[in-house]
Amino acid sequence: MTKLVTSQLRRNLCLCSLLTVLIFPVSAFADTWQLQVGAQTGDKANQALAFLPNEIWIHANDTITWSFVVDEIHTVTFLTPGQVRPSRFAGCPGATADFSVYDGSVCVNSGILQKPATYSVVFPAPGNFKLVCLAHPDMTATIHVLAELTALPHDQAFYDQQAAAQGGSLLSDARASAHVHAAHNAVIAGVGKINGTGGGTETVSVMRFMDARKVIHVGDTVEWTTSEAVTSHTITFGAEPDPTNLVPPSANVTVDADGARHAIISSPSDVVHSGFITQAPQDRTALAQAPLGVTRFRVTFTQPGLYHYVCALHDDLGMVGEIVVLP
Ligand SMILES: [Cu+2]
Repeated sequence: MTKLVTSQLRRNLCLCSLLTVLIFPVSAFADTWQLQVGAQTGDKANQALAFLPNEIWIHANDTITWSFVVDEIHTVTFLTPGQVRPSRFAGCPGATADFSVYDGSVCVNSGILQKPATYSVVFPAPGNFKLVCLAHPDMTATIHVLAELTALPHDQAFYDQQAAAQGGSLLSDARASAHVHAAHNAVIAGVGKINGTGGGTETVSVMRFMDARKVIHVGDTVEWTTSEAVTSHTITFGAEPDPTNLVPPSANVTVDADGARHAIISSPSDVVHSGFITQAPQDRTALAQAPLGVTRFRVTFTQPGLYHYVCALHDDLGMVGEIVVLP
């Protein structure tokens, strides 16, 4: 009797397992996926401005948790289709709560975050959704939300491996261009590149002034030039402007005939702000082309002294320098 019950039980169990496999070829329960925002070197100089990885396939009702692991600021933002891209300060408008729901109909935004922080989004409906960072143009990702019970191509271990490999590859690109020597009295203000993947674009930046310390004489002019593809920098002497108003130059900055901005500094207490030194954005067919970018800033020093300057966007990452002006 016991034997019969056991064998019957076994048969039922087998049948049951078989049915489970047939009916639920993949997990029928909502999963939470872990992705990473950004990667950096120990000195914070090299920043991968990227969602790592920037493409993922999940099921409807799954959640993705993004971990912010770097000192540079980022946002996790899902705009609605065709929505005009807002500033990082404006947001959706504003930020939306952790574990917000995104199905394409309402904007979701983490707000400006840096390490250590996480932000989670729930995806209830199938679709292909674009993720952007409002702090960094060309930092995009694609979320593929498939119907429940559809087979998924990759597991969490795959995405962990991709995050490490892509972050490492971007940072080693940065390391290769970590120091660019310019001519006498010339400073390179940041180096950066754009990279493409199946999920979108990502960029990597060296957040440093190269040959940041210059020794010059009264009457000399120092020229800062960007070698960045995307990321903006500033050259700022004295008190920094309001962080929400860093784009325009200070009123004492003029424009040279070749389009470079120019200031004259006569005291270490002078306040001079270059405004954003940046490339023009990439053009899109059928839209008005962008004007030329402002890629150079010049300062003429008329008095001896020690002049400290910073990038008002990236001084927290160590992007600072000084000019020694001898008589
Ligand atoms: Cu900067």
